[in-house]
Amino acid sequence: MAKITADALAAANAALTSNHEADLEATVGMLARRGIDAERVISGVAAFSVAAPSWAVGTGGTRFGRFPGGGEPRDTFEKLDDVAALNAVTGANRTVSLHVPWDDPKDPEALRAYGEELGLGFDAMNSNTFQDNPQTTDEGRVTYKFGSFCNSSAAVRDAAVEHNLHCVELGRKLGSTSLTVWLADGTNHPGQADFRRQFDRVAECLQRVHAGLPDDWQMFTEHKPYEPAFYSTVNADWGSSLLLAQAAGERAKCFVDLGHHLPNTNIEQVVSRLAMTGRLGGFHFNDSKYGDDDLTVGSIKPYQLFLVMLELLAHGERTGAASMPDLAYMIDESHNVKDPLEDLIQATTAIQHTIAQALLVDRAELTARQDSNDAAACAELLHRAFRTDVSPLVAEARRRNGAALDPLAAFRSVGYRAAAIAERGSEVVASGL
Ligand code: LRH
Ligand code: MN
Repeated sequence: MAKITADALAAANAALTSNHEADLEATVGMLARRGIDAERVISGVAAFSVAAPSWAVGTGGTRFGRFPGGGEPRDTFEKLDDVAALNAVTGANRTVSLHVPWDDPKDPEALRAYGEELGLGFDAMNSNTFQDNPQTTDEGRVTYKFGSFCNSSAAVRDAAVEHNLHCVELGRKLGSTSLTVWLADGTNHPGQADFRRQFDRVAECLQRVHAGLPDDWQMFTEHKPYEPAFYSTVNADWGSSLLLAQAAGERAKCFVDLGHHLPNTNIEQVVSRLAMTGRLGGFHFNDSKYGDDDLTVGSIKPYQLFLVMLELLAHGERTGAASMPDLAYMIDESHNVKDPLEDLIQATTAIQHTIAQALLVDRAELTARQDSNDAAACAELLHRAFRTDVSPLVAEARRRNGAALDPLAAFRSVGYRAAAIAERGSEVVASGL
C-alpha cells in the first residue's frame, strides 16, 4: 500500500496552518491568563501514544451481521500498513497490538523488520482461548466450549496454557513485552459449575503462564462481567482480576477495558483502586451505551473518560510521571458501520483531547478544595477544564509529531481507502472480531 508521506501531510496541513497558529496563540494566551502553562499540555499530549488493535482495522460485526467496507487487510503485514497510515495522520499510534491466531505470522522476524520500516512497534500480545481454532486447541483435540483455564479437563487447560506460552514466544520475537489474557470462561446456567473450583483452576493456569514469562515481560488479566457467558464469568470484575493477578505472580497486572463494566459502574474509582494496589497494568479504550458495545472512544460518555484520565494523571503524579503514567494503552473497538481507520482516528483524537482537558485541572487547587469540602469549587475546576476547547493544543501536539492538524481530513484527502480497495478488492474480510 502507498504510504502517507510527509509531503502529503504537509500539503494537507498547508491550508490549515494560518488558522491553526491564530487559534493556538489565542488559546495559549487565554490559558496563560488562567495561570496554565499550555506548553505542559502540548508536550503531555505529544508524548502519549495508544496502541492500535490489529483485530479492528477491518470491519467488525455482530451475530446478526457484518458489512465489510472493502479494501480490508488480507494479512498482518497489510494490517501494519493500515496502522502506519493511522499513525501518519495522528502521530499517536506508534505500536500495534496483535491477536493470536487472527495474527500468527510464520516469519515473525520479517514482520518485526517490516514494522520497524514503518516506524511501528509491537505492544501487548492477545491470546484467544474463546474460540476453537486448530492452532490453539491442540489441532482440534480439545474444545473451549466449557472454558479454557477454568475447564475441568486438564488436557483443555494444558492446551490453553500452551497457546498463551506460544503467544509469549511469538511476542518475544516481535519485540513485545506483555501478554493480555481475556478469558470468556464462565457459565450460562446456575449450578453448571463450581465458582471456587473454576477460579482455582484459572489461577493455577495463570501461574503457569506467569512462570513462562521472559524477565522483562508483564501479563495482564482483563475482567469482563458477561458475554459470551451469560450467568457467571470467572474474571467478572476488578476484584476477581486483582485476586487473579496477585495469584499469578509479581508481574501480573489488571487490565481495564472501559466496556467491561455493568451499567453505572464508577469506572474512575475502579481505576483509582487498582492504581493504589500497584496492579494497574493498562487499558482497552472504547465507549458503550448498553453492554460491551466497543464504540468509538469518548463518543457516548466523554465526561467519564475525562474522570478516568484525571485518575490516571493522579497516579502519574504519585509514580513520578511527567503526565500520563507508564501503563499499556490500547484501543479495543469494533467498527460495524464506520470505516475502521476513520473510527480509530476519531478514537485516538478523542483520547488526545481528553488528556489535554485533564491536564488543565490544577491538581493542588483541587486537593485544597476537596479537603475543605468545597464541592461546588471542585466541580467548577473540573467543568472549566472539560469545557475548554483544547483542539489547538492537540493539533499542535500532532504537528510536532509530524502528523496532521486535522487527521480525518488528511486521511480522506490522500484517498487511502480508495487505494486500498483498488489494491485489495472490495470483498476481502480481515481476520478479527
Ligand atoms: C473481549 C475483548 C478482549 C479481546 C476481544 C477482542 O470482549 O475486549 O479484550 O480479546 O475483546
Ligand atoms: Mn478488550
